Formats: sequence, C-alpha cells, structure tokens
Amino acid sequence: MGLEDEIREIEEEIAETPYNKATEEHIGRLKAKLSKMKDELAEKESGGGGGGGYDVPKHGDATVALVGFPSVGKSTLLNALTNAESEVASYEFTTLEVVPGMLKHRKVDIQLLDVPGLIEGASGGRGRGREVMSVLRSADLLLFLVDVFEPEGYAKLRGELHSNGIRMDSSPPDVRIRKRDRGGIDVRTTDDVSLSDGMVENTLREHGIVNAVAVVREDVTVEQLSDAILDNRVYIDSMVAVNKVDLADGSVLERTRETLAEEGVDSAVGVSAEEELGLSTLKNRIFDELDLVRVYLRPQGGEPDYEEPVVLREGATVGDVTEKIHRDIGGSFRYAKLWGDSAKHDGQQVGEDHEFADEDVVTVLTT
Ligand SMILES: Nc1nc2c(ncn2[C@@H]2O[C@H](COP(=O)(O)OP(=O)(O)O)[C@@H](O)[C@H]2O)c(=O)[nH]1
Ligand SMILES: [Mg+2]
Repeated sequence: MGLEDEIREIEEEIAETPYNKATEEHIGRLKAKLSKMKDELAEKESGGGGGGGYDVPKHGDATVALVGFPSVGKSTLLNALTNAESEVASYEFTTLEVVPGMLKHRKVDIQLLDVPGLIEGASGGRGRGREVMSVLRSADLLLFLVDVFEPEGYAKLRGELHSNGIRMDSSPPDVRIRKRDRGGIDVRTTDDVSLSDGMVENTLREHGIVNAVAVVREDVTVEQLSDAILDNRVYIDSMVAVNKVDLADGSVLERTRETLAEEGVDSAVGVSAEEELGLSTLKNRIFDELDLVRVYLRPQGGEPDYEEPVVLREGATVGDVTEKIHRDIGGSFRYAKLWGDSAKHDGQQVGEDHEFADEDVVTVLTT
C-alpha cells in the first residue's frame, strides 16, 4: 500500500471515530501519525529537503512573493506595480525562472517576485514544486492573487503551501522540545493546554523521540505540536488580492467575497492589473502587512536624511540600527538621541534596547 493510500485510510478512520474521552488518545495518535506521513509524502515528492538549496538573492528592504495559478495575472500585476526600468535580471534556477521587480512605496524598496509554475499538485514534485516552495519559504510576505471568477483557487493554493510546511498567518507554537539521552519523556504544560500529557508523549514517540523534556506553553493542536517537533516549518504572513475585477459584475464580486469569507478572508483587495485599478490600495496594504518601521538617520549636528530610511521589522530597537550601520559609524555605542513617536521628548537620550516607532529620527553617538 502506498503512502497516499495509508494517509487516506487514517483520515477515514479519524473521520469515522467518534471523539470522546475513551477515543481521545487513539485519535491523537492517529493525527500524529498522519502529520508525520504527510510530511514524508511532501518530502518524497519534492525530492527531499525542507526547502533550501535555491537561495533567492535578497534585494530591497523586504520580499513579497506573488502566489497564484497560471493566468490569474501575476505577470501583468508585477509589471503594473513595479518600475520596469528598475527591473533586475531574472534569477535563473535550474528549471524555474523567478521574475523580480522592485516596488518603491513610502520610501521602502519592496522586491516582488513573480513565481510562475505554481500549479495544483506543485508540492507533489509535478511541475517544479521544490524550487517554487523554496522561493516562497524565503519571502517576508505572501501575496495570493486570485482570479475573480475562480475564488476556489485560494483554498487549493493554501493547501499546497501548507503541505509543504509553510504556515501562514500564525506564529510558531510556544513549544520547546529538549532531547536528552535518558529519562524518558517528561511533559510540562501550562493550564490552558487541552492536550493530555499522554497525547503529547505519544506524539513525540510517533516522531521517534523517546527521551526528552517537552514544555508546552500554549493550547496547541496535535499538528502544531508535530510542527514544533519537526522544526522545519516556516511562518509567513499572507494577504489576498482579487484580480480582474474589471470583468466582474456585482453578483460575481459577491460570490467571490463569500467564497473567500468562508476561508477566513474578509479583507481581500480588489484590483485590475490590466486596467490598473485598486493598485494604490494594494500597495498600501502590502506596506502595512509587512509590519516595517522606517527610521531616519540624523548625523550629529546635521539634518535627518528623510530620503533613505533604514528599514526594519516592527519591534526593532536602536541596537538593530547600530548593528545595521556599524560599518559606517565605527566606534562603540554610547547612546542615541531620538525624535518622533517613540520619544518622550525631542532629542530624548536612549539606549540600545529602545524600541522604535515608524518614522522616528535617530542620532547614534559612538566613542
Ligand atoms: N481583463 C483583465 N485581464 C487581465 C487582468 N490581469 C491579467 N489579465 C489577462 O490575463 C491573462 C493572463 O495574465 P498573466 O499576467 O500572463 O497571468 P500569469 O500567468 O498569472 O502571469 C493575460 O491575457 C492578461 O492580459 C485584469 O486585471 N483584467
Ligand atoms: Mg506569468
């Protein structure tokens, strides 16, 4: 029996088994087994490896990958959003051509990647699954592009990415597994965890771990627990744009809206790549979803450089900026002077731990 058949059998068994206290452990074990087998399948079909191998050069301040089936309008959108003059040469992969474009928006250089060839079953090694997935895994944000007439494509795409270890719009579960040489499995959980200790233990065993301390500090599902054990998942935010709205009437739009809402999407951006409609809304949404902070450097005694901010992820500190500009400033950090939303007053003196707000101005003083 092939792996696919085994997976189907287990799925059926789970569906047919009523869930109660008596069957809970058994179902937990089945689910652990299932997630492990699905992982093996994805690995096998994609030719091994959890991604990696095909490094996309990092350009710009952040990278957004366009995800969509053929003909939804990815190329058209890339051309409409990015400056053709600034287009870098395509990255050549063994069999995959990723077309990059640079979008400068609100002073941030956002690299958009048009990743062609994402077809249903791409994860299954048909097409160029492994390369596609490794490009997607390296992105800071996934922009799903959905054809207004085929909103069902969205769930399929997400399914493909999910089975390749890409976890969208969630954080890594708060689970720590420390393997050890002996002592069996020691499970520690916080009060809000609903999985039983036995279930956690079984899941670890399903993954071949027999000696470990497992600390679960969040109410995770069996799948999330498996994710934590496997440790080869990537966690990426995503957003949705619906393309070709120029062709759709009200009832089509309404159906699309409903289909997406069923998938938990209530804020897709409607665009027409061809007619260039909705693009500024889309750019702003991309910018917002990236959760960036822009920091303007001000040389001591000089004026801030408002043209070229240092771009960092939300939550970045003064220390992150000094790290980034270290080569330019030299010396070691003494303190920083700060202006902007995160400053208590103009020119506030702060240390390396201080967290920036967007559009802060900073002067770094070194020895
Ligand atoms: N009417 C309309 N056609 C579009 C739009 N965007 C793309 N198209 C057309 O759809 C076809 C596929 O677009 P393309 O960008 O090549 O799709 P890709 O395969 O996802 O890169 C082309 O004929 C485009 O001209 C749109 O917003 N409206
Ligand atoms: Mg294309």
